[in-house]
Amino acid sequence: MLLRIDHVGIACHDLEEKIEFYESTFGLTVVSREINEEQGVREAMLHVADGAQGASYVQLMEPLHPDTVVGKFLAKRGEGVHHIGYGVADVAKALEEVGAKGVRLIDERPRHGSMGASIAFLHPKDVGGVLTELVQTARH
Ligand code: V0V
Ligand code: CO
Repeated sequence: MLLRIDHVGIACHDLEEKIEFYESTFGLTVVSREINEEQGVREAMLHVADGAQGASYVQLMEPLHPDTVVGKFLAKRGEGVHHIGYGVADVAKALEEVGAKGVRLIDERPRHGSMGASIAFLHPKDVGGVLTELVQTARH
């Protein structure tokens, strides 16, 4: 079901500062910047590598307001890894399969994600404390 690691989602207070850090320290390149009102984030995707099943990224996220999921995460835990996004071929099918195994779905249906992807989250409490995102990339 999981094709690759699509991205590692990292929560930060200052998006521009963290982009600059990842660019200057690791030589990564920003390939997309978006504001996702539904998810309450301003985010950037930095390309890490290409693989047979597609690319992988670091997703840097800054909350749009304190009262958002990432805003609350920062207040509670501080900056750091927030979620792992795995590439899947069909996010709706993957949700159905994982849900049937008893894992709580945060999203019953796919939502709009970065770079036109369809995304859905699984509850961290049912995935060993890891907030898990399923990502179906947009067709080109
Ligand atoms: C909370 N918990 C986490 C967690 N956030 N555990 C691991 N990783 C995280 N990121 C734990 C927390 O410690 C609590 O455990 C429990 O879950 C309930 O947390 P809470 O602080 O009361 O927070 P909730 O329940 O209000 O919200 C948590 C959930 C929320 C996971 C439900 O973050 C959510 O709906 N996330 C999905 C949407 C999202 O993350 N969007 C931003 C990325 P204890 O203390 O009870 O043991 S958007 C994105 O990635 C995009 C657009 C993209 O990739 O394209
Ligand atoms: Co993500």
